[in-house]
Amino acid sequence: KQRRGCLIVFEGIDRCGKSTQVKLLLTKLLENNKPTVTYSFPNRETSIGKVLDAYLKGTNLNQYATHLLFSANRWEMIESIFKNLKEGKNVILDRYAYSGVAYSAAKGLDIEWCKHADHLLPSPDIIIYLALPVKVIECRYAFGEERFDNTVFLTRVIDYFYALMSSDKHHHWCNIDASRSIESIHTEVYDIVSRKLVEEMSSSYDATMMATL
Ligand code: DGP
Repeated sequence: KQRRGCLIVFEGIDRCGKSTQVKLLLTKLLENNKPTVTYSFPNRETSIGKVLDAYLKGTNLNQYATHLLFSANRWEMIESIFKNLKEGKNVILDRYAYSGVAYSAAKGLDIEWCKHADHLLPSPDIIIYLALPVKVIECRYAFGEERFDNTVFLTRVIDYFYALMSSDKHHHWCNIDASRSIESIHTEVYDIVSRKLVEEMSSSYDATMMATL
């Protein structure tokens, strides 16, 4: 029986270093002959993603509709993600449903309502949360260019990420101090992921595994 791939999620606020760590992890897994693909959300290339890109740059959009569009942008990738997992490829996601809930709840939407749209998306095997205080992020390149680059708002997003993490009984969250050097974060991430890959990933995704949120 073909072993399924591992679903690895990176979460954290804007500019915490997720994309850098996703690239480094991808390169290292491929170097070690572990077939792996990555997806980044929002995917701004699809037609839904183009609406989200305009919204993030300032276009007005109803906040409930916005939440559902971010979720739809994940659902539209679902067949492709499942196909890769079933073929035995590891899948790394740069943001997922947890960003969906944390950002919309921070805007004031009801957190339980926010969870519904992503319910039954494939459940991650591991969630790597890159923890960084907002005051560090404020000093990073291009802070302030997009809609959510705002200290008060991002502080609320962090609180919601921690609320999701602490109430989650089903998933393996790794809370990583992202204020260290890129290389030392990568070393820790690779260590955690390679241990996860050694665990048997022989089960297939079934309904009981899909309690994403
Ligand atoms: P990024 O491309 O990772 O920098 O994300 C762009 C912005 O979109 C960032 O401020 C976080 C926000 N964002 C990402 N995913 C979601 C989501 O699912 N829902 C909401 N409301 N915001 C999101």
